Amino acid sequence: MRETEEIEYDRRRLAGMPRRTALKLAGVLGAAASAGPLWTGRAAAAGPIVKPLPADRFVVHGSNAEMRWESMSGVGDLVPVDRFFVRDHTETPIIDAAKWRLELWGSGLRGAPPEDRPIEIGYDELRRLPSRAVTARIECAGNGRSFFTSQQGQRVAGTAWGLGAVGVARWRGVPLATVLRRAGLTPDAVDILPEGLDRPYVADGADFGRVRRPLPVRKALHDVLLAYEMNGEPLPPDHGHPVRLVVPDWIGISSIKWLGRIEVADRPLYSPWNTQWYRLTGPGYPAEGTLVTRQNTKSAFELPWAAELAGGRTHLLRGRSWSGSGRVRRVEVSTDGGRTWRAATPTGADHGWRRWTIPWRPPGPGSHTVRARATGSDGLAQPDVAPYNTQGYLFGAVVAHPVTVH
Ligand SMILES: Nc1nc2c(c(=O)[nH]1)N[C@H]1C(S)=C(S)[C@@H](COP(=O)(O)O)O[C@H]1N2
Ligand SMILES: [Mo]
Repeated sequence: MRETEEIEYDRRRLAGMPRRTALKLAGVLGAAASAGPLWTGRAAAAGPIVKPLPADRFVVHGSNAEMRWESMSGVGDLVPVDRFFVRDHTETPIIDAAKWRLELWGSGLRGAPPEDRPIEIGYDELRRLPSRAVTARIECAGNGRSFFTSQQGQRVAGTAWGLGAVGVARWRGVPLATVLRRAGLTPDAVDILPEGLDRPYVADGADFGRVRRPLPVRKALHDVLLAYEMNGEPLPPDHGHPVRLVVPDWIGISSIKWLGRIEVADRPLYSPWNTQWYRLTGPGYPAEGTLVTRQNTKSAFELPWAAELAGGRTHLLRGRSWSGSGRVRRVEVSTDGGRTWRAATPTGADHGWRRWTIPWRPPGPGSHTVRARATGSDGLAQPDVAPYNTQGYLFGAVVAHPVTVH
């Protein structure tokens, strides 16, 4: 599915949206959406995130934690769970897999079960279905957001991520297509609405209901996974235990964690996560904004921020580049403020991202910057400036990484 088709689809879906549906969904549905939680037992002292967040591996932002890039230096393609970023709208719930059920309901299923009689599938049943493993990247749409401010002097709303709100893992699970077809998917189904079991998201005094974002059936059938394993282990609590969606190449919010229910509809669906957030808004965008679906192209050095390097010798700099619209074709590095660029050497195939190295002998002690610029298979190189949008999504410009040489 090309990005232009996705945006066109969203335009048609918005055109059909009854006035103030978004508001109604945010209030009424949010409050009514769910029966009692099937999770309890969070230790009172625990923070929003369950796993340890040592300062040499993570930078914590409220209920979110980003990976420190230097913690991936020399590590393979997969990001170990002990450094994989976490984005929680509220907090990580502890869910008992033995009691877990996925409910499917809605007008896009044969027999159209009403909401109070959903089709259910349990954890053991899901694990008995033919599984598939994929190496896929999950990245927050706001990854790199802080550079709108620090590099471009622009004010944006949202978590001030550096470049560490991204990770690649090996996910195992059941293709969502398998479960949708078993549930009786009809040819008229157009959208699904996967919903998390974490507690409803309340912000600025408004209850937006459970975290949920519509996904076109076309994408759902293409390559989406109901994942129960991450890097060969059962999905950890912070990453969606027992079951999450993995939606390759699309923005992180698509990959709903702690999946509890999926509405399947023969008409377009809405939630604040596709009407209010995850749209590009601001000067140059239509009043209703442009939907964000795919990730863009980015690069990062496996170096501390800021890095400190010894002068008088050659260092082998390592980094990674990735793209939401295909593979990374080429990576260039500049160590002189962007005046000249040298080709970096790829160190493997593109498994979620392209790893690369480049030697650098700093010219002398003092402050320097290093820059990496990737070109995707679409032929587009990362630009010098990222187009501004008020919520700071998709920062894809070249990042100037500070290095102090001693
Ligand atoms: N139920 C639920 N799913 C969710 C979220 C959430 O808060 N609740 N956060 C989303 C966002 S914004 C991102 S970027 C990814 C992050 O996945 P991770 O925490 O496993 O890295 O999960 C998505 N799925
Ligand atoms: Mo996100």
